[in-house]
Amino acid sequence: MTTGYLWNTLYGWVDTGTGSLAAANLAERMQPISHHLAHSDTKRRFHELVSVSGLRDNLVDVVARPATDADILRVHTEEHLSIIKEISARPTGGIAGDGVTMLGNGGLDIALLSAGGAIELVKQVVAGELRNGYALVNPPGHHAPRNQAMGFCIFNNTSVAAAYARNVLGLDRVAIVDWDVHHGNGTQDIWWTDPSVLTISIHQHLCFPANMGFVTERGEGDGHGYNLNIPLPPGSGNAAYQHAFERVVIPALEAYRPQLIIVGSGFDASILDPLARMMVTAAGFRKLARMVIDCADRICGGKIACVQEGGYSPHYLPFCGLAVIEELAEVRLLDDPYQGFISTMGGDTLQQHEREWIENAAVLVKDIT
Ligand code: 6DK
Ligand code: ZN
Repeated sequence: MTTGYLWNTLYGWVDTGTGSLAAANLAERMQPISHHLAHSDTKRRFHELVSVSGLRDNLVDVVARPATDADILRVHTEEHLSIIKEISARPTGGIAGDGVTMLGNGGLDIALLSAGGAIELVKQVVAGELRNGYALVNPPGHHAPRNQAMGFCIFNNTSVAAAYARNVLGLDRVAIVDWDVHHGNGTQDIWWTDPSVLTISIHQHLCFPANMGFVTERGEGDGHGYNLNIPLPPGSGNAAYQHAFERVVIPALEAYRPQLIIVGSGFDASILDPLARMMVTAAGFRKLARMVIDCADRICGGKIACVQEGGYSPHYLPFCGLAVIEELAEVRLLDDPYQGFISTMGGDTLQQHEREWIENAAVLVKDIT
């Protein structure tokens, strides 16, 4: 059985503007810099490593198609879609949603192609044409709630794909596992009252957004218990993440028995990421992928669709991502060239306070049926 792989040249053309994080601001003496912290070159470098490593000999290309308005409107409001259309039509684009989410001229087309890429992969995995796959899409999606763009995200790609799986492909239960280091607030918002999509976010506590992602946020109404937040303290590394998967993520998936697992795959929990303070290595991400793959083999015929979220180390993200795709395809081609250097930084033991934070989430798994 095969592993799908999806990339589109336009994903490398997402316009993040100038300036290190927000737009360069001369009044604050922020000197313009060619590479925004979220510059899409980081993801293009991942794609190029997938290509030059030879890994694509073991993968089947999946071709992205733009999501339709109807696809977007399953999870977003008309107002949100029309504002994005309007900003995208401006000659120089503009700021969408919150203050940090740039949308370049024509950015609507790339955002639709990103959401549509997630749909296309899910469609082929659910149909059994692929065992699993990786959609290296951009812009990311997990911060976008129903009614706005936020945190570099225009449309919530994993949710658009989950809604497609539910409404068009007829699945009854889908799980979204979000290992991006930031909280998947948009995904949580979209499925808040809906038990047919289990949403799990493991993230650095309060890294972004500033006021969400608490373990106490569990969904409401019929959806109560079907949103699971696993906030971790800064400094968490491979051991903490692996323990959180063993104690919470995997037991939650086993209890829920989804027919499809969508992974929101960000690599900004990596030890070299500039936007967060976690310590996961390529080997750590490989292990997380392996645990989800083994779980999917037990509960849903191995059906996993990984969809790219964030990750901001142009040096290291490509190797973290490669490790995950290698694991999906069950091949080993390249070693992590940074491993020797990173192993001198320490931090790969489970700390007592990390264990306690994880237990606070583990006790909630019993309510998932
Ligand atoms: N903070 C993501 O990786 C996006 O999750 C992360 C977005 C982080 C934005 C951080 C930020 C501010 C700015 C101004 C004032 C307060 C805080 F969506 C993904 F790409 F996946 O702007
Ligand atoms: Zn992130």
